[in-house]
Amino acid sequence: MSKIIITCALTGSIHTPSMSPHLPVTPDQIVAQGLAAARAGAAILHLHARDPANGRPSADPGHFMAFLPRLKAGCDAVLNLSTGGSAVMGLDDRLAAPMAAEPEMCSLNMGTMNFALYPMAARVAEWQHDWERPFLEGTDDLVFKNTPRDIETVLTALGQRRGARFEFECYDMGHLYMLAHFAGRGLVDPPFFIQFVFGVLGGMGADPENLTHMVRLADKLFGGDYMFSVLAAGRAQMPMAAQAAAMGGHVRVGLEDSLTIARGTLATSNAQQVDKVRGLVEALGRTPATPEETRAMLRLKGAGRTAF
Ligand code: KMH
Ligand code: ZN
Repeated sequence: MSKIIITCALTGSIHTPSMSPHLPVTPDQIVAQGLAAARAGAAILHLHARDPANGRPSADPGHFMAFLPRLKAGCDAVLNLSTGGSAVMGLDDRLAAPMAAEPEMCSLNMGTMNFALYPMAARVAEWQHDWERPFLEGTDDLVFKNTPRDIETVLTALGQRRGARFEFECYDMGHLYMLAHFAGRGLVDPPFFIQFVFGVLGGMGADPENLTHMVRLADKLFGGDYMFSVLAAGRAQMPMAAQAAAMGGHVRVGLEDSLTIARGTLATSNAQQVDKVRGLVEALGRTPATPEETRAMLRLKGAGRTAF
C-alpha cells in the first residue's frame, strides 16, 4: 500500500472556544499547535482563521497572514487553506485569504447542503463569548452554499490561475458525481484527492458501510485517477481513520473535526490526535508520508510558489 498522508485540521469553524480550552484560536496558538502537529507526523495542515479577540471564525486575510509565514518558516508541511470558511460566509469572503496567499492546496466543497451544528449547543454549560450560542443555534436554518457556479469559480480562480490543487470535500454520494461532472468538463486534473466527510449533520453518517460504498462508487467513477482520505466528525474520528488506513486510504484528524481523544475525554492538542492516529496506522502496517512525498503524490506546485 502507498505511504499514508496524515492531514491535521487545526481549528476549523465548527467548534467554539467554550467547547474546549485546547482549541487554538490566536495566531500564536495556531502556530504552536501546527508545528507540533507537523512534528508528530502531519504532512498537511488544513487551516482556518479566527478573530484572536473572541475566537470567532474569520475570513480576514490578515488573520491568516498572522500565522501562515510562521508555519511555513517552522515546518515543511503542506499548508492547505479552507475555501469553505464558515457556512455563514459568502463565497467572496471565503476566497479572500486563499486568493491573497495562493497556497499549494485548498479545500473545495462539492455540494450545497445543510450544515447543522445546533445539537452541540445544548452540551455547552457556560458561554465565554456572546457570539457562540446564536452562531450554533442559527444553523437549524443555514444553507452551506456550494453551487456548480461556486465550484467553477474556485477551480478557476485558485486552481487554474494560482496553481492550487484541491482537497475535494465529499459529504455524500452526489458530491462524487459533481466531481465527475467537473472532471468530464476537463476543469479538474487527476490525481483527485477526495476527502470523504462523515458525521456532519446534513451529510452522510459515520457508518463503516458508508465508507465502503463511497470507495466502491469512487472506484467506478474515477478508477486509478483518485485517492481517498477520511475525516469523521466526533467520536467516529479514530475508528473510521483506522478503517480508511486498512483500506489503503489516507486520514485526517484535528480539533476542527473532533475535540476528543477518547470517549468523553477532551484532546489536549492537535498533536495528541496526530500521535494517536500515527500509532493506529503504523500498527496496520502503513508508513506516514513526508510532506515532500505528499507533494509528489498530489502533484503540488511546491512551497516556493505561494504568496506568503
Ligand atoms: N469542517 C469539515 C467537516 C472546508 O474547510 O472547506 C470540512 C471542511 C470544509 O474542512
Ligand atoms: Zn475546514
